Amino acid sequence: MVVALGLLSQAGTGRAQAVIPVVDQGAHVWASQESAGCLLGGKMGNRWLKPKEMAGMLRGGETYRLYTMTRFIGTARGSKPEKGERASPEYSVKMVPLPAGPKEVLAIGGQWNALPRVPRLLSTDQKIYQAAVAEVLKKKGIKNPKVKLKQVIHIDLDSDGVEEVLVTADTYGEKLYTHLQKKGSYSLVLLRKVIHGQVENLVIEEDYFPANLKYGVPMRFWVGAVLDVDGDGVMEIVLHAMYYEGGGTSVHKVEGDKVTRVLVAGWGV
Ligand SMILES: [Ca+2]
Ligand SMILES: [Ca+2]
Repeated sequence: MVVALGLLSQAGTGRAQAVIPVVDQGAHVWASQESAGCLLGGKMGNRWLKPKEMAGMLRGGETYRLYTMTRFIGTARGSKPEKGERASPEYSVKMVPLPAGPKEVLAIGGQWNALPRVPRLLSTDQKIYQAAVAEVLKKKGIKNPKVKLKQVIHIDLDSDGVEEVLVTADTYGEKLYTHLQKKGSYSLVLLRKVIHGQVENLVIEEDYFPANLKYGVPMRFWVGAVLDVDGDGVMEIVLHAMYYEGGGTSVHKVEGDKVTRVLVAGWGV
């Protein structure tokens, strides 16, 4: 996955205008070419932009900084966004050079360090988080929930010295076909955060099968990266989603007990 944040220089002024195109270039993106990533949108000033608006501002040749979950891996140049066809993303951007190896990469065009604090990937065998997920599932009407944690990530999003925790839980099968999922299956991503001295569990994305079914087909969510996408010092959460014939990526901003999806794009049938 590549989330791309660009700094477009304004001709003649020598000053950079902060623009944040976000491109997902993960192995799960459906695009006509392997090197094409999904433009998620961007940010200009205080305003988050949808893919179409962002695409109109990119001429190609912008420099992006590429990140995995835990590392800065180098820079690349992005192409002018191309309008996608059929199941491809609405707009795709190609990165040159394309990083080999990591399956999930985020490209940020800004010149700041988008990884000011590095997420710690911890063991999923922890009762405290299993209990937290079980509590959420019970509230959703899943009796005797089977808790299967996939990710436990510690990261201080807002640099206040207290770590936040991201927990991903998922019981969907490897193939996300509707008829292979069992009743009570689910996928969800929780943010555990201390708010006014209390630990709160905030659900960022969720999908349940077959009760409370949202999309009609199972949708798997997971954390792809945690990065300061817009350079304000506070880290955003990048989530991936996948269903049996498509997927998407979204960026979420956290303020107090509020989680807001600020960018999103998808692809598929
Ligand atoms: Ca914190
Ligand atoms: Ca930020």
